[in-house]
Amino acid sequence: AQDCQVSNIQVMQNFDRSRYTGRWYAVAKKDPVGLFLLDNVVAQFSVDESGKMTAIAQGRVIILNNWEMCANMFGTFEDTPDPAKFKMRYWGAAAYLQSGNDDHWVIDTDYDNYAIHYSCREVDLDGTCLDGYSFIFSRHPTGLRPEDQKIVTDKKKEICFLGKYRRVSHTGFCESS
Ligand code: DAO
Repeated sequence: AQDCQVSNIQVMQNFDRSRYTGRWYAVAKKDPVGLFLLDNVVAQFSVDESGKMTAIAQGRVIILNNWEMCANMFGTFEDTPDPAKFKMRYWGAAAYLQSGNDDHWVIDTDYDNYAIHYSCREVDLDGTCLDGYSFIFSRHPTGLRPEDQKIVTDKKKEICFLGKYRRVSHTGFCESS
C-alpha cells in the first residue's frame, strides 16, 4: 500500500507486546505540527499483570518559549481489534507538559533491533495524513544496524513519511537531570 491512505497503512503482523517491552532509543523522528519531544528521546515499554501495555518516556523539550528541560512522560495504551494498533493516552510528570490521546501504531519491528512507530493525528479529506508523527526506534543507543536501514527506509516510504525525518541525537541531556 503506497497510496498514502491512512486506512491502507500496513502494520506489524501478529504484534507481540511482551517482546516489545524494554528500552527503545529514538534515532529519528518525523515531527507533528507543534512538535514537543526534541531529542534524547528514550521510551520504556512494559506490560502489566493484566496484559495492558504502558510506557514511560523521556526527552528534551523546550517549554514556555525558552525553558529547556528533560520531560518525564507516561503513556497508557488502549487495545483495538488490531494487535499492532493502540490508542495512547499520554501526560507529563508536570502539568505544564503536553498531554493528549494519539493513535500509536507499530508498523514493523524485529523486537531486538529496530521498530517503526506511526501516529496520524489528523486525517485529511482525501484520506492521507495531514498531521502525524513517527519515531524510528533502536535497541541500540548508537543507532540502527546497517542491515536494518533498508527495511526502515522502505517502511518510511510505505507510510509516506520518507524524507520527513530528522536524526534524534543522544547527548546524555536526560541522564543528568
Ligand atoms: O513529540 O511532538 C511530539 C509528539 C509526541 C507526543 C507523545 C509523547 C509522550 C509519549 C509517552 C510514551 C510513549 C512512547
